Order: sequence, then structure tokens, then C-alpha cells
Amino acid sequence: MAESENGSAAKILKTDAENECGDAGEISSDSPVADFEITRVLRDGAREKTIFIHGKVKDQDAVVILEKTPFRQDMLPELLKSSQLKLEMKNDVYSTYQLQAPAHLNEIKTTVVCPATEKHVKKYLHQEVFLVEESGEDYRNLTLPYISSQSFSVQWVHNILEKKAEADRIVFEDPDPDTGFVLLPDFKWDQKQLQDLYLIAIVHQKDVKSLRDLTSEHLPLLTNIRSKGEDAIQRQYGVPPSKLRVYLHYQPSYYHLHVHFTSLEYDAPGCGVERAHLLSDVIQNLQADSSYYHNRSLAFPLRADDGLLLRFKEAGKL
Ligand code: GTA
Repeated sequence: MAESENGSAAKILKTDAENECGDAGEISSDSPVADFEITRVLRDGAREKTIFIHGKVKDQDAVVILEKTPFRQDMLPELLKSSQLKLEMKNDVYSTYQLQAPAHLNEIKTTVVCPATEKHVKKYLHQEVFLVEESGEDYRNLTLPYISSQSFSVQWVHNILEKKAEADRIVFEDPDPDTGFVLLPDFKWDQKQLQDLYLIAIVHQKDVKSLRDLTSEHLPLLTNIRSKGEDAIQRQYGVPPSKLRVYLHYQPSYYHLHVHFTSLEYDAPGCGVERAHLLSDVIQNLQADSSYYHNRSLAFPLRADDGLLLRFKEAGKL
């Protein structure tokens, strides 16, 4: 089996955002946020320091996500030395300040979805959520027909697999058509610090939608992802398997099988027990029973305005 890797030394963190249409560190001359007209704030997470905004860019719907990123420990000396401090209050041994950091130490991670569909806008809108319990039969009767007609495009996934996008971000690839996958940084991670390390492994097989499709036939694929994914992360970033949370989402947003690798110390969105299934548990469940995910009930949260929730309600399942 042929394999290829990009990057070798441990702990190489890229310092600038990269994508298929721009070089690392280039200031974008065609800023999609410069013409962004705000329609409304979809969600404002003060604790996560993230804000999701819906608006228009030249008549096209767009979603912009702004996120304050974790501190980079390697930049702390420069941050403390070169920033200006404005005193707010002083009392005995206590004092608080406003620290004004130089621009390059004060970046905001920005994600743009444009053009955004109504489904994107709904995805990021703060909503009441409900827990649904889906039997294997419910999956086949309700969920599968719904996701076959309504789910997000996986064009971005095909672009990665076909090296049409993000090719230079690939950390590891096993090209085997059955057990192979591409491992690359998730677009939620800016790769500037390891605290919020987040990579995804995308399988080469195109007909595995989610956890529900997995049987013992997929065990070689899953064990391959676990061992080679963990090895690649250890080599590239120096993070050992015991510091990783490796899991699948059910329901995912994108129905092309992929596995999330996040730092154990990072409280990643969607890593809660109602959505994340540890890859090691999945492997053991399939070793014990090949049709485990075909038959058993799986619980997952759905937002109030999710069309799938309506299907469950109409079927008297809620
Ligand atoms: N490298 O083009 C991409 C790309 N896209 C379109 C999605 N992903 C991508 N990665 C690369 N390039 O982890 C990543 C996503 C996600 C994974 C798909 O693929 O970041 P999933 O199918 O299980 O879907 O995983 P999921 O978990 O719903 O996706 P997502 O977008 O992570 O949403 C979960 C929650 O995370 C959201 O509700 C929101 O609360 C939060 N979130 C989403 N995007 C951001 C963001 N940019 N910053 C902060 N929080 C975010």
C-alpha cells in the first residue's frame, strides 16, 4: 500500500491561514468581509468568544464567523513586552488593565460561508434543541429519505480528496481506495497553537455516509484511521494518542464518513455525549456485533426548526 506524508518534524505549526486560492500569509486583496452588510447576529457565544453573523456580500447571503483564538504561549514574552497597558483600577495588591496588543498578536480567526444557503443560516442560528431517539427502522424510514434530499453538499470533501482544494494542508494520506483516508486540519483550527488542535480524517470510500452505514466490513478502515491518524499527529505535532479525543458525529452535518481528532484538553463544539461517538467504542461495538449500528437506537440533538425534527414529530416519535 502506497502512502505519502507532508511535513515531518514534530510541532510544526503553520503560522498563517492557507487555502486553495491564496498563499500563506498573503493579505487577501479581495476581502469578502469588506463588503459584508450585516443582517443579524445568529449566535453570540460570550464564553467561547465566537460570534456568528448573517449578512449579504454583493446580494449573496453569507455567514461570517469571528472567533478570538487561544493565547500562543510562544508569543507571551512579545505580547507582554510590546503592548500598551491602560489602568482600569487599582486596589491594594489588585489592579486591572486594558492591554492593547500589536495587531499581529491580536488576530481574529474568521470563517466565511458564501454563498450561504438557508440551511447554513439555520445551522448557525441559536436554537432550542431536542433529543431524538432514532431506532434502526426510524433511520431507514425517516432519516435516510430526509438526508438523501436535504443534506449539505459534500463538494468541499470531494475537492479535498481530488486535491482541488487544501492539498497543501494535507498532513497524511493513505491512498488505498478501501482503507485509505486523508488527514488534514479542520477548518475550525488555525494551527497556531496545540491547545485547540483539530484535524479530520476523510475516507476515500465515497459510499459510507455515517456511523449508521458501518459494519464489521469497515473495521480495517476504522483501525487504519485510528493507528495511522494517531501516528501522523504524534509525528507532526508531538501530541501522543493519550492526549487525543478521536470520534465520529451522529448526526454529522456532512454525509461522507469522516473522523474528528481533537486535543483532549479542547472542549470542541460537538464533542458532547449526545453527538460524539469515540472511534475506539465504535470499533469495539462492531467487533462484538457487525450490525450494531444498523439495529440499535441512537440519540442525537436536533434544532427546533430542523426538518428532520418535524418528520419525527409527524411520525409520532416525539
Ligand atoms: N478542512 O471546507 C472545509 C470544511 N468544512 C466545510 C467543514 N469542515 C471543514 N474542514 C476543512 N475544510 O469539524 C469541518 C467542520 C467539522 C467537520 C464536519 O468538517 O469544521 P460534521 O459533519 O460532524 O459536522 O463535521 P458538524 O460537526 O456539524 O460541523 P461543524 O461545522 O463543526 O458544526 C458544529 C458546531 O461547531 C456548530 O454548530 C458551531 O457551534 C461550531 N462551529 C462551526 N464552525 C465554526 C467555526 N468556524 N468557528 C467556531 N465554531 C464553529
